Formats: sequence, C-alpha cells, structure tokens
Amino acid sequence: MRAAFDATGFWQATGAGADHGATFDAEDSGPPRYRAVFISDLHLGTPGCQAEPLLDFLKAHPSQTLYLVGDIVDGWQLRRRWFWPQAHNDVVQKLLRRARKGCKVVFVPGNHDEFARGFAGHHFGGIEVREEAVHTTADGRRLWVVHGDHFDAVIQCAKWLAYLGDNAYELTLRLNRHLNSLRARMGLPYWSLSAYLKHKVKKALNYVTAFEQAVAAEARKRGYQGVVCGHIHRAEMREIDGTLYCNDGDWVESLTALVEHHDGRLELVQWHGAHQHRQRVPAAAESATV
Ligand SMILES: [Mn+2]
Repeated sequence: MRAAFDATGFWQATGAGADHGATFDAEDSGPPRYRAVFISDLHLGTPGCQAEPLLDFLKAHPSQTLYLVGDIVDGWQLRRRWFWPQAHNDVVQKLLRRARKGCKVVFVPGNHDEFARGFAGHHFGGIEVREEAVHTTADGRRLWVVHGDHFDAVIQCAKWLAYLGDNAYELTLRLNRHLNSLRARMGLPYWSLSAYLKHKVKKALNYVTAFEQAVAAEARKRGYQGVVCGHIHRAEMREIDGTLYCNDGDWVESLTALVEHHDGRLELVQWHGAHQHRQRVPAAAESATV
C-alpha cells in the first residue's frame, strides 16, 4: 500500500482504494484512537506467547504512544531452545512499522529481555529503549513506567532461583520420580512432591499483594501519582494508599493491556477479539476504569 504523510502528520492512503488484497488496518486511517497503550510480558520466542490475538489487538488499538513494558522477547527461553514462528516475526514487524509511522514507541526492558537494558538510551528502528520511563496523562498525572522485576525479591537476591523457577515443573516431576523410587526401596509409601509444592504456592498469593504494595510505595516515594508495570502477569488497576497501581497484564494467558483515552482516562482492556472462545476471563482483569 502506498501512503504518505498529510498536513496533519497522519498517514493517508494514496491512489485508488482498490489495493490488491491489502489489509486496511484501523491504524491506517485518521488519528490514533488512543493517547497511549501499555503492553508487557509478550514473551515472544516461547510457545506460550499469544502472538495472533496480540496482532489483532494492536490493529484495533492504534495510539500516539506505545509502551512496551518489558519481557517482550524472552531471551531466557530462546537461549535454551530456539522458537520463532512467523507470527512472532509479524509482531516485531508491526511494532517497527508503528514506530515508522510516527507512533512514539518506548521499550522498557524486563528481566526476560534484560539483554536490552545495555542499550538504554538508544533507538532501534525508531523504538526508544529506556531503563524506565515517565508518562504524563492528558489530565496531568505522572506515571512511573517500569517492568517491576526489581521488586521481585527472589530475582534480586538469587537470580539462579528465578532461572530454576522457569524449569521448576519439569524438575519437580523428575525429583518426584527419583524421590519415590527411593522411598519405595526403603519400604515407604508414595508421597507427592508436587502436591506439597502446590500447598507452598498458596503462600505465593501473598507475594502478589506484597509486590503491588512495594511498587506503589516506591512510585509514591519518587513523587509520581501512579505506576504502570507488568512482570507478575496479573492485570490490575487500583489505588494503593493514594497511588494509582496499574499492571497491564500479559499476552501469555490474560491477554490484557492498559490504554489511555484522549481525556486522560485509563482503562484496563481484556482482548476478546476473534479468539474469545479460547480465553477465560480472569477475575483480576475485569474491565475497570480509573
Ligand atoms: Mn518479568
């Protein structure tokens, strides 16, 4: 499709409309529908990444600014096993295309794409890489934009534990097998390690609350009215002690994003799109507006 900037700076299609089979995105006409869009935890490079619904979401949500709030490409998983289907390529192409078309795209790396942190301050194909960012809403609120892994005590204190976490299930099953063959030889009954660990996971629920409070407290300490983060794959938007805590969720399970309307109104969006039948609605991601 041929296109050119018009006087207002927005792309306009040129020539006849009958472009042979070209797809005409919502983003190709008129001003962007949203002032800002925040997405994180795409985990491109893993089979879990929901690249196709994400492409549909991006098409339907053109914005003036797009924040990529970390764990966009999963370098940890790619290092273990190369997985890069066409749909993941399409996502990268779409992000680059958006930047080329005049959308301000800011990439704040997370722990799974920490390799990019070394490039903070640089531009790649129009995408700005920043350690952290500050977004000012149309109604003047200053939001701290950060992935959030620095608040993850496990990752901060013992990085190897986090690596272990990624393979924990596989490891658990293997350990369980060895443990129980040993127990059988000793004449002891079967004991489930995974059931025991599941019990332990219940305690992890407190971790989510602790994370949310820690991030909001740090944002407040730094003088921001709110914070936008990701990392824990749990979309949320609520006030915590007078500070707005926004978590834009993920594109592995919840398919959620945070959007800012032109009046500064923030909204948590869960993408149903064409893939609705495959998705459940997690309680934490119910649509909310602040
Ligand atoms: Mn993360």
